[in-house]
Amino acid sequence: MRSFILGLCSILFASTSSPAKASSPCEISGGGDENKIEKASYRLVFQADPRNINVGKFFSLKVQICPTDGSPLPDGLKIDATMPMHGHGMNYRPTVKQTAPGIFQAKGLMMHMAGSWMYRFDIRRGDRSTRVQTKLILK
Ligand SMILES: [Cu+2]
Repeated sequence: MRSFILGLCSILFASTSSPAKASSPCEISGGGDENKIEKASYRLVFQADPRNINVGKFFSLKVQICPTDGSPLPDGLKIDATMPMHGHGMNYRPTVKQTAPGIFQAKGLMMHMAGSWMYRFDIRRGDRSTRVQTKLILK
């Protein structure tokens, strides 16, 4: 009986002593000017690299997605950007890779015009997709 209680204590201790790995705050580390969007059951945080996007220059995007209702992490992510007022998208298709659970890295994005752009994130979990969009003014 005594060893059972000791065992239980060590399990409790182990589970509370490593909170950094277990819980994800959904913040991109080293960030500062990340963008945050909340929609449906997701919080999406993204950051461009380089931070300042230049017209006609390739950039990448790091995206972290956290479910806000305790549901499982997404399986996949698609990223696109369009200029809704001009009726066109980007001239290059970005590639998206999952680098860790809930974290995605998109490469090869380029906005070839200054003006009003719209990021489009399609978050996939199983056979369901949730679209999250946000505006970006490129000067
Ligand atoms: Cu345009």
